Amino acid sequence: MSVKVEQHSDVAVITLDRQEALNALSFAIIDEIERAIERVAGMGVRALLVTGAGAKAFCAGADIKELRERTLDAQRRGIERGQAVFARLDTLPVASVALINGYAFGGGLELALACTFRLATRNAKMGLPEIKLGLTPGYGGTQRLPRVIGEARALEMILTGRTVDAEEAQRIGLVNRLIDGDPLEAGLAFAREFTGYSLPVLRFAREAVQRALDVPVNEGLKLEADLGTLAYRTADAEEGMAAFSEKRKPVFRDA
Ligand code: CO8
Repeated sequence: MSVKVEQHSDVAVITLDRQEALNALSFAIIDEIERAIERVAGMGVRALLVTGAGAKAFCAGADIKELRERTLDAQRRGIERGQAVFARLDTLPVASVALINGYAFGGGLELALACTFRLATRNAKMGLPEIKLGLTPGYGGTQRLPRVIGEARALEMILTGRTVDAEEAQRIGLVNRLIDGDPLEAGLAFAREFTGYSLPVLRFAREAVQRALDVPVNEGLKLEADLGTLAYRTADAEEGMAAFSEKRKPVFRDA
């Protein structure tokens, strides 16, 4: 198995482990990632971390050796399959955090972009270098990168294929934070910043923000009103506001 699933208290960790190819995404690994995400969906955890084994790479992208001499139909199906597997992260009940611990290129960066958050080690290097292979990004990069860093910067990264280092990635908003020390520990500490809140309410907030760039502002505001009303109806909202008034810590029950 090249994709491992572990649990660290209430946080699941998916690790791509194909170090001899810098954790590159063979089609078999895409299948394994899908199974891993489905497993996580049923684990009852409160967050998901996604990372790469070893100190060198998060993931060097699609397996270039597998991509050659395919029919156009096979290529299109492969693209759609990868897109669908990564998009499953959007509908997971919990937020996901990519721990970019080295190279994240092509499909590897696209996997990180499909996660809710991205943290990177200081030696991380990121890019969408498909153009250098005569290709374009196919696992969501052309759609998610502009949403994360804006159109002009996304076009620059995609048309030049250039590599962005960790500090630049943080400056342009490609990663949320840089990691010093052990990536897993940093990821678990980051997850703890939100795992104590109400899961249904976290989900409402995540859904409202995810849709923000997909719909016209009026529709987005309606969605915010709908989800905001649903959040208000939860017992956790009642508890949160009561705890504030009573000057105590709230005890959320995901209800
Ligand atoms: N695919 C297959 N094998 C890879 C890949 C990859 N993407 N990346 C690295 N490897 C292999 C190398 O071939 C090498 O294996 P071997 O020892 O057998 O030759 C081993 O991993 C180690 O790699 P390097 O020796 O190259 O390590 P370096 O430290 O010198 O370089 C780099 C590291 C800079 C990351 C370099 O390996 C590299 O440039 N890799 C390719 C990065 C890239 O172009 N990624 C984009 C791929 S295309 C893509 O992701 C499209 C997504 C949508 C596809 C849709 C499909 C249907």
